[in-house]
Amino acid sequence: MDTIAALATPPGKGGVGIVRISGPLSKSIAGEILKKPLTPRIASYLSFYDSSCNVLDIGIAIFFPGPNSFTGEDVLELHGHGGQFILDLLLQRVIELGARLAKPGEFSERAFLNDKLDLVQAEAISDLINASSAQAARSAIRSLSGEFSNTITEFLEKLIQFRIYVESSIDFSEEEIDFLAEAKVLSTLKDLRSDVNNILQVAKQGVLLNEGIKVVILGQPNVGKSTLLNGLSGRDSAIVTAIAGTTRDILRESIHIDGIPLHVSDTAGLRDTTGIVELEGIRRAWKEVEVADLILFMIDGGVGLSAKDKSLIAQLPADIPQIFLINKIDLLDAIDQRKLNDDFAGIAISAKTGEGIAALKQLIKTTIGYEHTGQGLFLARRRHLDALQRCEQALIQGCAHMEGHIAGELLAEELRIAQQALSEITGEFSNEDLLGHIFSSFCIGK
Ligand SMILES: Nc1nc2c(ncn2[C@@H]2O[C@H](COP(=O)(O)OP(=O)(O)O)[C@@H](O)[C@H]2O)c(=O)[nH]1
Ligand SMILES: [Mg+2]
Repeated sequence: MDTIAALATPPGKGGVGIVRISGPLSKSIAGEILKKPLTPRIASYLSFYDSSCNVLDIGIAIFFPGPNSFTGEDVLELHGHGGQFILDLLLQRVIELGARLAKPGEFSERAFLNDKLDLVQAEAISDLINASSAQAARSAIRSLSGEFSNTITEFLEKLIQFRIYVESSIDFSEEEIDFLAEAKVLSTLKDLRSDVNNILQVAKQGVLLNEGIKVVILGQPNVGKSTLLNGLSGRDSAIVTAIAGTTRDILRESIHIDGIPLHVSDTAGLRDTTGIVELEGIRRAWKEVEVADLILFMIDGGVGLSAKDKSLIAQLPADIPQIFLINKIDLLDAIDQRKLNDDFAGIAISAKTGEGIAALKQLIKTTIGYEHTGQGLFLARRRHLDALQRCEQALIQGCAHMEGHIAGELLAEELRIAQQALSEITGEFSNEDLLGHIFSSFCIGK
């Protein structure tokens, strides 16, 4: 193993900047730079020296001998003053002494390879740093502390026990059918299937918290889309005027509902026009729809549902959830509203006064399937969902094999697939491509 080094604090100016070093040369690098021996895990206040024995900086140094360190290797931390220039000099000195610059995520990758963390925990470090709400941060901590991994591991143990039973029944082929025909086998299999489905449901919430959803606001010009964007974000980011065709570029704002990030885009009003710029805006609006997780389609309550609205609604992709909004209800009386609701099942709001916005937020949550239980959530990634889904699918297949003709070999094969899919989550079973993909998305120094 070579020795890696990187800035552990973000670039820029700060009170303190930390250079972190991991690998076999950590100890000798400490000796060269500090000229004094360090007591393991004890912070020492000392001078950092350059190659000509001039003082580069004065700060704190801590040495963590492996395996009791973050990476499991010898680790040295040099806490200097947080200036870009001074830290660059220190890092250069460390490189001169034989370390090389770490790649993104390489510290965490080494921690994983040395069994200090499993893959879920390593990912949780990155997710914790990137968390955009208190709920997301709390859930990331739960993943980091191993709650998600333990859930997976406990389930895996049950699955493996069952697999052993099935495999051994097959080996005694005479009695195979008797063994497998027992009601207990099918009921255990069904229990496993419902267990994995429960984990999957929690993981789905975790992905929502982690990644959020893309929401696009669509509708004809002047219905109030930009006003809604501004209202939701609490910022005056979109220009609002009574002139149709004001918005052309896509405007994006991120807001939170119960800690879930919503990436909201406001689009050009959809109408027939000959303006080149506006046409381009409308083209982009439709492109935005393609990548959306949720569409908010808005009409002007004062105008009502027009033929144009109907034709636009017909063009919306059926596989993306949609919420219909009747805006400007502050201009309508109750009778008008009721009439409107008869031919358009929408939620009545006023983007201008904020009426109905709380109800809209609630509806968004239920539409995307977010149940805020407040506890027990862990942060998850799409990768985890994919693995859990493959596991569930294999167990469903397994049930089918048992309910029809009892096919022990086929069941055993499905159980093998289920186990392998789950092992990918914690990284017990992983390949280099997957690891490269995960760790390269980290920042340098993590
Ligand atoms: N009374 C009232 N006017 C609104 C409301 N929402 C938007 N407007 C007005 O409608 C016009 C068009 O709004 P805008 O947000 O630019 O619509 P967009 O073209 O869909 O983005 C502006 O004059 C807004 O002030 C609302 O809820 N009530
Ligand atoms: Mg607009």
